[in-house]
Amino acid sequence: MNVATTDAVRKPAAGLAALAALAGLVAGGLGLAVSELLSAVIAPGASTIFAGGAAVVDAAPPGLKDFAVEWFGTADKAVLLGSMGAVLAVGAGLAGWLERRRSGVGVALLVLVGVAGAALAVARPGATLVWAVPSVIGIGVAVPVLRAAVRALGPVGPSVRGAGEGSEDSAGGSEAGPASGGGTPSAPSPAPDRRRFLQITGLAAGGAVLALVASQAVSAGGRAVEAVRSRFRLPGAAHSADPVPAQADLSVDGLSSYITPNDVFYRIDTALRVPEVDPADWSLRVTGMVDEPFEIGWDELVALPMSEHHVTLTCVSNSVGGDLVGNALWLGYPIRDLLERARPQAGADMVLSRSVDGFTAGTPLEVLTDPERTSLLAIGMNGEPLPTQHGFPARLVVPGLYGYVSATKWVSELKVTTFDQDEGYWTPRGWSELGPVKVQSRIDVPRSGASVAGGEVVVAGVAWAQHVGIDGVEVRADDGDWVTADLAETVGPDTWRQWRAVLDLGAGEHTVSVRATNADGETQTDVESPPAPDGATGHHTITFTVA
Ligand SMILES: Nc1nc2c(c(=O)[nH]1)N[C@H]1C(S)=C(S)[C@@H](COP(=O)(O)O)O[C@H]1N2
Ligand SMILES: [Mo]
Repeated sequence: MNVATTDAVRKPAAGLAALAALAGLVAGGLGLAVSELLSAVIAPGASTIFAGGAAVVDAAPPGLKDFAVEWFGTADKAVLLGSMGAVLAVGAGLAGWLERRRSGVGVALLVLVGVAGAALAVARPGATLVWAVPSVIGIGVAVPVLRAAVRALGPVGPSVRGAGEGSEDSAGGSEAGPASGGGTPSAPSPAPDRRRFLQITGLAAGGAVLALVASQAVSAGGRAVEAVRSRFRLPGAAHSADPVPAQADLSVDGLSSYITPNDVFYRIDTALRVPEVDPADWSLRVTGMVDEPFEIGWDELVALPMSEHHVTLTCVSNSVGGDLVGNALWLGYPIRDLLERARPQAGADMVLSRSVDGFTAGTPLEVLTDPERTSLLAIGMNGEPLPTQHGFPARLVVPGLYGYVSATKWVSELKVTTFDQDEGYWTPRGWSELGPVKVQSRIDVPRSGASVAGGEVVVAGVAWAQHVGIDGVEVRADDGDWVTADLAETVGPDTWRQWRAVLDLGAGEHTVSVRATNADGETQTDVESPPAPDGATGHHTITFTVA
């Protein structure tokens, strides 16, 4: 043994190190799968992966988040989970490799991840101590698997690799115990037991797959809520919306429809997993600086006289020409009536709305109590119960403000307070405290880069200045004169407006820009600014070719 050449032993040693890393990967994967399964039973947010991911979302610097939304759009969450999976996989592999080199070190790494997962889960909004269970049990399963699998590989060092290699323990033969066995009484077998290793890792991998499959089956919670949602019949409106004029839709091919269907309505939120809120468990509390705090449950809410209102919702992160904007018919109960019932106290100037997922938005109290503004606690969207990802069972919709300061989904509390005392989720993350929507316009037709037939070219799009209204839209080609576009009709100032213009363009490449003027006579600035901190400005400009 002792005379084995280094070359002859290095190869199997490297192979064994790789197997150890594989053991870490399998053990870690099993732990995560078990935590997924348990969290499917206990609470969806309690899994190691989601608690960790949510913490990353909350802790991410604002710039990174803007970057993520800009580059990955709504896929940002998939990208985050993918990267987390990659980091965890590398970490688990490392744990296996370390565990083989020095017993206890890899285990410690796994335990660290488990404890962190448990702590992050318990720290989630609405969490209880029980939320620690998935991470704790997950690690509790992963650790013995890792130990057993690594032990099956035999000790690192002389007994397998021969003495004199120098890099590892210098003890020979069976005396290698303490270095690789971690002081366990059962001395490790001197040679790798590949069969046993395969049995352990194979069983663990199979177990992980089973746990994942079971977690899908068990996460019936989400399906149950979906079933409740689809059975729910929206109440009729006591105050119906103004009818949409026939002329609100210009029916130009490629132009965004006046009403945005639910399935193409943009979605923005920090929720890695859409909160599953059963209306039976839902309530809204009106708290804070009020004389009459109260709590309202689902049955009481849906029995109240409902109002319908068309509102165009916009995200502050929308870049010029972007698609984080949509128009829907909302059904809900006026927020001002809820606030009136609670009787806000003098000195209050903000309502901090809170979601079951911890998100908060700070909205000026005067906006929500304004008798001229229909701000809703909405339960319906385009004639359907709110889609789960748009806030089922209830959310806020406030005309004229960006979503981040007003449109709380899965809302559970309205706290009457002051801007001095409280702040919404995004304010400490680099976004403005107040978020009135800026006048904006977008060209939908032609598409940038398109090739169109020559002569009269139809240019069309949408423009919005919620709660103020759009009074004019102009376009210009190739830095020529501004040409007034035709405006479609609209329900009112709280929604966007379609527009259309015909330009006479010769063959070649053309650049077309658009600008809107709101009902206060303010024309959109051409000064370009990014979305942060309070909404992008600049003219949407596209280039296309006339054949
Ligand atoms: N609970 C919760 N509500 C939220 C958010 C969030 O992250 N969490 N994001 C807000 C933002 S930034 C916007 S733009 C709107 C988007 O609503 P939508 O996804 O229905 O289009 O929701 C708002 N409500
Ligand atoms: Mo947003």
